[in-house]
Amino acid sequence: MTPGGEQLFARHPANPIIRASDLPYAANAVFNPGAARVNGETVLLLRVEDLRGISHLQVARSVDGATGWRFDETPLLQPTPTHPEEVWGCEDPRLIWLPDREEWAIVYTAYSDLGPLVSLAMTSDFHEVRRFGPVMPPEDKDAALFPRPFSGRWAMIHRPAPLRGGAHMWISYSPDLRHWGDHTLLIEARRGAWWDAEKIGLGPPPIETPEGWLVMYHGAHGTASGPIYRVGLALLDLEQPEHVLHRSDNWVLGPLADYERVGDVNKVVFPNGWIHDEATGTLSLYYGAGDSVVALATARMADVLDNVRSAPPPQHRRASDWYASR
Ligand code: BMA
Repeated sequence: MTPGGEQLFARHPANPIIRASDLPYAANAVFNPGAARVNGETVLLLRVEDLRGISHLQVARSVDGATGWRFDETPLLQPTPTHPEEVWGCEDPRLIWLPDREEWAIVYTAYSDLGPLVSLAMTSDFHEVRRFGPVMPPEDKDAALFPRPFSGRWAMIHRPAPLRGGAHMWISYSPDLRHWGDHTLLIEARRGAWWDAEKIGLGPPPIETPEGWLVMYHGAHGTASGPIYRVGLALLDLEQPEHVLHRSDNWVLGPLADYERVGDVNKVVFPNGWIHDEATGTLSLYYGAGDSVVALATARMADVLDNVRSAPPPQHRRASDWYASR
C-alpha cells in the first residue's frame, strides 16, 4: 500500500541535521534552508539568525546531504547599505537551477522596514552573487521561479499579503525576470477549521515531473496557542502552470518530533528546499523546524506523486473559476 499523509516522509535519524551550535560563529538559530545539488555535493543555503535577530544566508556543503556539513566563514548574502530593502535581514531562500542561463536563481525574502518583499539574486557557484534586487513589493514572500520559461516568459509563484481576506498563492509572469505581470491567483487558502486556512505559501521550488509540476506548500492553522505550520501537495499543469490539477486535502508533514514542536516558534515545519535523486527515486526534503534548527525527511518520489494524484481536483482549478464564485 502506498504510504499517505504523515507516513509519506521519513525523518532522518540524525535530525536535526544542523543546529546553530554547529556554525563557525555565534548565532541564535539556523533554519529554512534552500537546497541544491552542485558538483556532486549537497549545498544548503541556510537562514542564520544572528544575535541581533537579523538573518543572513550562509552556505553549508555535505557529500551525503545529511552529515559532515562544512560551513563557509562568511555569509553569501547579508544586509548591505546599498540594498536598504534588506535592512532587517535576508530570509527563507529558494534555489532554482536555470538551464537557459546556466546559473542558479536565489529567490529570498528581503525584510525591509516597510515589510517583507521578494528579492532575486543569481550565482553560478555559491561563492559570488549578483543581486537583481526586489521583484515584488511588500508585503510578499514565499516565492520561487520555475526553472524554465513558458512561451518565452518566466513564471514565479509568490504569496502577497492582502489587506483583506486570506493570504493566497499567486503566479506571475515576466519576459526578463525583472518586470512581472499577468498576476493570477493560483491556490487559495481554505477557510474555517482546515489545516491550510487563512494563510498559505509555497515551500520548495516546483519540480517538473511527467505528470505536472509538483508543488509543496505550507499552511498556517491558527490556534489558541499560536499557528501550527504544516505542509501539503499540489500538481500544476505542465504548460499552463496557473492550472491546478490536484491539491491534497490532508497535510503530508506536520510538527510531531520534539525539535519541530519546541523552538523559538513552536510547532513549525517549514521546507524551502528539496532534491530529487532520479537514480534512486528519492526526494530529500530540507526544512526548518521550530524556527531554530534544520531537519531532513525523505520520501519516494513515486509515492509522493501517487499521493497528490489521488487528491480530488480542486474546487477552483483556475483563477476564472475563483472569480466567478465570488
Ligand atoms: C513565516 C515565515 C518563516 C517562519 C514561519 C514560522 O511567516 O516568516 O520564516 O519560519 O513564519 O514562524
